Amino acid sequence: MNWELIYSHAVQWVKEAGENIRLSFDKTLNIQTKSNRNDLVTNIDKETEQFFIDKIRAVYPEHKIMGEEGLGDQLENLDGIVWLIDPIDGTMNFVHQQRNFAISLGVYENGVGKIGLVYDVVHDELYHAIKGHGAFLNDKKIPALHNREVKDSIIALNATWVMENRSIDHHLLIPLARDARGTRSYGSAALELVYIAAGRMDAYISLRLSPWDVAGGAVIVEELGGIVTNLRGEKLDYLSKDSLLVARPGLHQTILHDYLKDGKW
Ligand code: 2AM
Ligand code: CA
Repeated sequence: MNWELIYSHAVQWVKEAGENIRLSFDKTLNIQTKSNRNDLVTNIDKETEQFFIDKIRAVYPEHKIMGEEGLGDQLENLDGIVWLIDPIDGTMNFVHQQRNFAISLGVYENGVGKIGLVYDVVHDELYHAIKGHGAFLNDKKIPALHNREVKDSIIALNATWVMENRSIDHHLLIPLARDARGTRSYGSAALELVYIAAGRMDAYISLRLSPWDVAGGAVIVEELGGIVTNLRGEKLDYLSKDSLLVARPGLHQTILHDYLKDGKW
């Protein structure tokens, strides 16, 4: 498989899609809701996903596509080469803030991440990696990740989850939030993943994400030695929704063992 070629196409298409999104800021958005009134989708989410599908189908008709807006294939497995696409990750931010959103794209072979791209459209920052060839922010190589103690760490988590009981006993998250140097929440899983890759934050916890939210950023984080699992410490299957714990090596083990009771809750 010529991963370099697939990668160069992916970079080209992501940049082009980003330019189209930037141009859309001057136009009126068509905003709709999906599962609830805070689950937003716009015409730009759909147009961007369709843009990728048209490009991929034209050059790689044998590849499969899993996109957030459902315009790609309905997949029951990740056999072969699959593109996992979130045309706009952080749609609420896109609509309300016109920043803090990203295009996220992962290319997987038989369920293994080979290419990861996360494009912060507004800041023109492209985070990218081919498995085994290093990770980059634009042209700059990102250094490998090393352990950091919780007390020296910035941990990304959503404040409402610390207060409410959802899929995890929320009492588990309170000591972690208290012991960390600080907490943050940006509202885009893809960006939160690459912020860990770039060393701007140290761990990220989410209770429920979809494969396309995580697929691109996970390749980048793992290329740098970061660990990506669900909150029970299990690998993700990239076919179903799951929780997420992403962190520097060492710190991931500490959070899982000392705070999340090795998933025994
Ligand atoms: P989205 O903007 O592509 O929907 C916000 O905390 C993060 O969670 C974003 O990455 C957002 O992706 C994702 N997200 C929001 N609602 C979600 C849901 N119901 N299921 C899975 N992921 C969701
Ligand atoms: Ca999205």
